[in-house]
Amino acid sequence: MRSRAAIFLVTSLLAAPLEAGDAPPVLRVTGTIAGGVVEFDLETLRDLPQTTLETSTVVTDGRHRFTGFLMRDLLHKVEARGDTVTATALNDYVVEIPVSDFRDYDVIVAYAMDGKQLERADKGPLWIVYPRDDHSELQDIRFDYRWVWHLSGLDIR
Ligand SMILES: Nc1nc2c(c(=O)[nH]1)N[C@H]1C(S)=C(S)[C@@H](COP(=O)(O)O)O[C@H]1N2
Ligand SMILES: [Mo]
Repeated sequence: MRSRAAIFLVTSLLAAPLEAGDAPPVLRVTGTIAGGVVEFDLETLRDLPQTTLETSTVVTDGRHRFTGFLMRDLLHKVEARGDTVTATALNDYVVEIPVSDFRDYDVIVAYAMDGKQLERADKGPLWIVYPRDDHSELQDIRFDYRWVWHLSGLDIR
């Protein structure tokens, strides 16, 4: 954990990213965006219009109420241009997501579940959540892959 933090700090310094906030960054956005690199802390992400979404998931029992922001609002904020978002996670999970998902569906990046902040132990601090219960086509393994928990990076191309 310590060496990962150190490596992160070094790469941060080398890339000299724009810092959106003073608290520790939780999400690094790169690619074809304004400024090239933006790091967000949780406080800054909470300033995005808040959205809630109630849905079941493939990894929890029953329905839960997720709170976060719309992925398309974040992409708009960083002036993203491109068709594909590569999402990475703290556990080195990587998946490509077509940007069209975020136009077609109210996909959120959640930081709370049932009113409680998502901790690392429960898929946090950030989790991509699809409105699965509202669209039968989303109840598919192709979309399950895109529910990135421990989300830490988005690269738009
Ligand atoms: N960070 C992270 N997110 C992830 C994964 C993962 O390994 N790490 N697995 C994906 C896959 S393949 C699926 S089906 C769903 C549920 O994964 P789980 O059954 O391993 O919890 O989460 C997706 N999100
Ligand atoms: Mo999976």
